[in-house]
Amino acid sequence: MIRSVCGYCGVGCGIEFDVSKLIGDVTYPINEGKVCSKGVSELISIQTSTRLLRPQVRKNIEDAYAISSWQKSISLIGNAVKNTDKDKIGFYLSGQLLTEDYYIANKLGKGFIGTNNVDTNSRTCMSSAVTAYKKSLGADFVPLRMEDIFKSDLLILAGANTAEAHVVFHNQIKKAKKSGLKIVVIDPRLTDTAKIADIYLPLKAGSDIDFFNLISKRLIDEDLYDKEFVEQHINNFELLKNKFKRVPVTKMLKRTGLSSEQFEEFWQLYKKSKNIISSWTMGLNQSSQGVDKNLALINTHLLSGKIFKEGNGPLSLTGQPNAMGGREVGGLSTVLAVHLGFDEKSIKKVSKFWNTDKIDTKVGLTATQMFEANLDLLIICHTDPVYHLPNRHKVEELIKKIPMVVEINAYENSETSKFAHIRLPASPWGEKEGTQTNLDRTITKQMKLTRTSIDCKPDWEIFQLIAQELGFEKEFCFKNTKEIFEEYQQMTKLNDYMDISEASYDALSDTPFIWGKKIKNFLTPDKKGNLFFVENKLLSEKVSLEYPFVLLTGRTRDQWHSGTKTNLPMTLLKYKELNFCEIHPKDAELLNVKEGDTIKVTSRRGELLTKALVTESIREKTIFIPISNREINYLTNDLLDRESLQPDYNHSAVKIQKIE
Ligand SMILES: Nc1nc2c(c(=O)[nH]1)N[C@H]1C(S)=C(S)[C@@H](COP(=O)(O)OP(=O)(O)OC[C@H]3O[C@@H](n4cnc5c(=O)[nH]c(N)nc54)[C@H](O)[C@@H]3O)O[C@H]1N2
Ligand SMILES: Nc1nc2c(c(=O)[nH]1)N[C@H]1C(S)=C(S)[C@@H](COP(=O)(O)OP(=O)(O)OC[C@H]3O[C@@H](n4cnc5c(=O)[nH]c(N)nc54)[C@H](O)[C@@H]3O)O[C@H]1N2
Ligand code: SF4
Ligand SMILES: [Mo]
Repeated sequence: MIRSVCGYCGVGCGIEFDVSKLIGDVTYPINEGKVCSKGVSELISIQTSTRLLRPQVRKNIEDAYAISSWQKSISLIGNAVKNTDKDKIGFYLSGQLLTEDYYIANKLGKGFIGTNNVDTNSRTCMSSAVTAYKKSLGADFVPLRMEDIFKSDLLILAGANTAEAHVVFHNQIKKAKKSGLKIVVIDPRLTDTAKIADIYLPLKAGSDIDFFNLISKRLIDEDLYDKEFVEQHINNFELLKNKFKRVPVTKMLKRTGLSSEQFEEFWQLYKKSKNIISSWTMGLNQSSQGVDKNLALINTHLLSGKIFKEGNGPLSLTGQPNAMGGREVGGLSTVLAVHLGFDEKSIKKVSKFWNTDKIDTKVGLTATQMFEANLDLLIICHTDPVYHLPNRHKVEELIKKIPMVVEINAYENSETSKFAHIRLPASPWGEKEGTQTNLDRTITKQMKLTRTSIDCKPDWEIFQLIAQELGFEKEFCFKNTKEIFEEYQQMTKLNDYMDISEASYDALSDTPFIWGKKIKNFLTPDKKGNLFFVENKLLSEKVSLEYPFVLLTGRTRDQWHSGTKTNLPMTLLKYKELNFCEIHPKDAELLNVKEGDTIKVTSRRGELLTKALVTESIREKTIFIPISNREINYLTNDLLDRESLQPDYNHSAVKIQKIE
């Protein structure tokens, strides 16, 4: 029996592999033996015929790929690096990479090639939360753990559909509910998560800042904030208090689309709850005001003092299995390594640790910026930006201009592969080993369960081959993931609060390591939390007479994003219909659309065909299309949050036509 961990979502369930089948690990505290349909079918995805098994190369994207050798492919990449300016090189990584993969790619890019253009798809996912945590708490630090729900009285889920996106955590929520936890769900859709709520608030998309500001205002006005805590531990209270004197309460409530009765019912529950956790995911992060939405939510915890105490706090639910590990290593272009930035002192520390003088002082390009920067070489690993970035027609035009696109993928049917020149076959989950950090700082180890397919290599090894080709043999001579993890452990000592040197690589699959367990205070220089006054500036794309609907996009339980690992012929039969668009019966009636009708959804940027699913679960004038529809981003707008540069995927204006 081998103990490993699921490689899909940020919950990070323990899994046991026995002879040839996978089951949940009953001794693992997070999932207590439970796994969802994705976790249990990890092995099926390794066996699909769409695996990428050989390096492939072509000169032009119109040509067919020809099978190549590792040596030839790596030498082509090495030459491209040598023959271009370092600022013209980009690495596009993924929150699904293991910590060791991330470490090698980051060390190579930022440390030795000398470009900080190393970013990750976490930009599209968690960067609003990262920025807000840093601003308010002083570091990208999740100040509580999932198990806290068992010590809490109220869980607020805002823009998070745990029933489909964090399935096993959702089971735990249901269990906690049985012992008294109250649940409030805030979402424009009556999701499966909303169905278990004590109070469901069908808020209008994009109005979360108004909602959380209303809470903060009431805490202050009714003298319910924690005075002692605020006085001792919080900055900017007077400023916030003064600003809140003048906010237009009625207008704010109106913007949320909620009635005052709905808000009052919620407020009564909120007021009497001693311990409160607020959780959020893409409904807040993916917005042109994603950071401000996060700050508005965190403000409520700073005011009420419900933070750094059991059963309390702002719990961001990270999506990907190792988005946290990536953030810790330094996978975002706005971070150098181990949560250190590009200030002189940090660069000095990191340069000394890596023994390099190549680190650039300027912040790197972010995910979307890399496409706009006329790069000469873009290396994309474990993610599919042509599929996942907003305004896809524009992305396709931009990627076509990059002379060399390298894609490292374990499967051959990504959308990005249509635009790559070189593709390199990676070993997927089950064929490799390494560590990941789940959404609440638990470091675990994925184990190798089966032999590596011929010609596939773990992602870290591919980056190491490129490093060696460039002459950095001495700095990149790791024999296995254990050696990489141990170097990374030493590096975490450069940043006091991040030190994970106590963890033992060998023990990790039996005993997960939780970092930052002792942190019970703010990590700002003055050790105080920061309040920020934020307002709903209505920056998302506006609906109009021509485009009257707001398009929401999101997950379905059994599919993983583009579906290379889950949308497989052998598993399809069991799963629900994927080609659907939720629309309210009143809107459907006006358009003469019936359940199952083919409809064309058009935005200012593109269109797609799908089938109507007529349901009262969605607000009027709002529609929902799942992201497993690979064409989704032809529709979405490319507005970004100005600080986090995370896209506003959730709020595009669209129109609908029935196709006869
Ligand atoms: N099955 C499955 N699970 C996954 C994934 C997957 O692909 N498949 N992906 C993983 C990843 S990477 C991520 S990031 C997470 C995402 O996890 P979630 O964010 O929980 O998943 P989404 O379906 O994107 O849900 C976002 C919810 O926000 C709501 N929403 C949209 N706009 C607003 C708004 O303005 N305000 C509020 N309050 N709500 C709004 C939507 O209706 C939707 O229900 O899931 C992870 N888990
Ligand atoms: N409209 C809209 N767009 C969105 C979102 C949304 O909610 N709405 N969500 C955004 C978010 S939160 C996210 S996280 C992104 C996700 O978007 P992506 O990261 O593009 O989605 P995936 O399908 O998970 O892509 C992972 C890729 O890695 C490959 N792969 C699998 N295993 C391995 C391996 O071991 N090694 C390597 N090298 N490759 C491997 C898979 O085949 C797949 O091509 O989408 C973003 N885009
Ligand atoms: S809940 Fe997440 S980590 Fe757990 S089995 Fe499902 S996909 Fe895997
Ligand atoms: Mo994500």
